[in-house]
Amino acid sequence: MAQLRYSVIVDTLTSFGLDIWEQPHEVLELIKNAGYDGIDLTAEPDRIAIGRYREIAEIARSMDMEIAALLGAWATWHAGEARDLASTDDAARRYAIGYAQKCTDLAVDLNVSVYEICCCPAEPKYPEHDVPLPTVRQNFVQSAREISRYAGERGVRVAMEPVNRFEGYAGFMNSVVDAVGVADEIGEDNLGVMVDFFHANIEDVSVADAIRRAERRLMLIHLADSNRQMPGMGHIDFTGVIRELDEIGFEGYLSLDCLPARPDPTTYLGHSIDYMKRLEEAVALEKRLSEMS
Ligand SMILES: [Mn+2]
Repeated sequence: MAQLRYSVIVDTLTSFGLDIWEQPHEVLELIKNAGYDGIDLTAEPDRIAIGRYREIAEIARSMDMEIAALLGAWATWHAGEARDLASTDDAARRYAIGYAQKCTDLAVDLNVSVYEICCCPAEPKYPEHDVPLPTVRQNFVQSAREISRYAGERGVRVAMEPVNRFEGYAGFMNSVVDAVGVADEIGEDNLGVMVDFFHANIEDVSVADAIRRAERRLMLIHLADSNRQMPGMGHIDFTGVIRELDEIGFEGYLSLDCLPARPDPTTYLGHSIDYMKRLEEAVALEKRLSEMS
């Protein structure tokens, strides 16, 4: 059984007042010492200078860590502005596509293989959005097709992240199953899906089921338990998740994504990866035993 690879979304560490842009060595050493293989950097190509990105990437690589992915900031709460790939306002939709293209360019510059896109309205409305769902879908599909082609020409992969009904468009691409349908409709080889366990726990049959259905389109995972805390602190069946990842031969990263991260950096980083690795060992052992019988 292949070992899984783990990274940390560095922005989650701001819960502890740790800022990678301020203290790169300190933050990267904490992550490295806990046993991670990589980091995920938020993509803000208009706000953070390319030189800073290159500097962080270089330090990470000198410590034998990869940039697992660029984290797209799509929700208004995250980005501080609307980046809506399904907007009925064409200028707003073009603006969001422009952001994605800059993410692609940043990925090329830093030699990062994948970044994610989401479908987030400027202001989420639950239980029903005022834009008809077929229009939302049509607009998003058009945007995602354009983005994936631009990225494909540059050797970058794009992972669509389904977000739950309270943060995304209620009724469109909230589940992984829906995202797989969108990916199939667009049909670009470099366009896949990602599974954020917090969202999938709300919207899919189960997290393991979401992984099974994403299968070869699965590019990346955002790792948290059902309550968005460290793995083991909620009710997701992580043993089942690991069995499923082995079954589909997943080769991407599991990026730690707890909000808010608690209780302290050492416990947050250490417990999460140790818990997962222990379950990985158990699943590998289970497999060996079943092969003996
Ligand atoms: Mn996520």
